[in-house]
Amino acid sequence: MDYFLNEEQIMIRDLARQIAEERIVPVRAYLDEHNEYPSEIIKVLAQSDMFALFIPEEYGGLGKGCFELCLAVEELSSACLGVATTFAANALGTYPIILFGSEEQKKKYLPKIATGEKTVAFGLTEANAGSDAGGIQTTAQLQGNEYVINGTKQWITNGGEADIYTIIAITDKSKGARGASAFIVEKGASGFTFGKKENKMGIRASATRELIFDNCRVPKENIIAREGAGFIVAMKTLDQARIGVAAQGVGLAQGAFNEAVNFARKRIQFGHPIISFQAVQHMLADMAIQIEASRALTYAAARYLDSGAKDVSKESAMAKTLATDVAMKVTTDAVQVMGGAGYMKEYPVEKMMRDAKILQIYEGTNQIQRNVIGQAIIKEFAKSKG
Ligand code: COS
Repeated sequence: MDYFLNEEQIMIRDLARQIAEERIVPVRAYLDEHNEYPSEIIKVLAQSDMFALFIPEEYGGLGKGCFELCLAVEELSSACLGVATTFAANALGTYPIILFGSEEQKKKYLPKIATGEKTVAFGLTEANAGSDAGGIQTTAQLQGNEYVINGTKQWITNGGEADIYTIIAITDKSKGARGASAFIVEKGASGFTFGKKENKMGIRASATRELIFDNCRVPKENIIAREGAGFIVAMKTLDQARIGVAAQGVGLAQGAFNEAVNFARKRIQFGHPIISFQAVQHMLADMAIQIEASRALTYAAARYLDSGAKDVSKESAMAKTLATDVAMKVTTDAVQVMGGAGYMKEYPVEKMMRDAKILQIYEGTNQIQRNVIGQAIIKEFAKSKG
């Protein structure tokens, strides 16, 4: 399918593809097995200006849109979702500053994020607040010129590795979700520590840790937007970032599909390559249809956002749901096409199948995405039918 990429977009895609093939593929199994954070690859991505892609030009970035970021994320995901998650979570953590930060905050943080000198994480989830994001219990209280933060964030991608954290905490308990506020907390702030590194089923190259705030003090200028805006900051951030998760799904599915096709061309059974059998061809055909449909919807959602659309929650939830359900299905089918070989660690598809599962869970489960889509449908029809 031709998506009419311009020259610059082709360059971004090809550069990400080259990094994926030359730097990520050779080490992905090692990183997975050793649960190791991809520090060297992060340096390569920084040197290649990948972190600058989504940062506005006036703050040292390349000023590209969600679409260009998706092209890069897709290529990285086709090689290793753990590395792609590390990269994409950096954008997730930065969006609150880009979308809602003050001029001072943007000037202070974005240029260093653009060069990759500083990396970022986003902290919303807590032990008792996953899907029910409004139920967070971490608090931030203004005392003099500082906010004092108390509470624990759980399962935070890039936790412990990142330098900058955008987190959501309650500043007014009586107001529920409307009493939440967003803050920037830097690594090294007093009272800010990390829990142990989680041992995960997949995306094991990415680091996941708790963020522990014990009377953590941050200057009052570190609030993003204003008191009470935290829930909206988080929701608008997720609306945008979920399109990137869709791109992760597309890339991962494509990576697994490529492995399955290459294997099926070479594997001989009953005297013929198994790709000559209709049963295998039909599986591959279904995989190809689903991947292309996911890519088309993901690109459309990204371009819709980049066109200046104000509300993309339905479109991003649709793209995230389709592409990540497809990634789970396609990676599972890739293992099936490859049979016993697919189940072995010598081939990358068993890792891809393990990696795929998180896509249906993080940045809002696919059940929550369907809630978001359902609510949007109700609103649209209420508007149009009066
Ligand atoms: N954009 C702007 N505002 C939004 C919004 C969005 N995408 N989603 C919700 N809001 C607003 C609502 O309009 C509502 O505002 P009012 O209080 O002014 O009416 C407020 O936020 C609360 O929304 P809602 O009543 O829908 O919240 P619920 O408590 O029912 O929670 C959420 C539903 C949105 C939290 C849930 O659908 C969700 O997305 N959960 C997943 C969270 C997530 O992705 N976690 C992963 C963390 S990062 S890996």
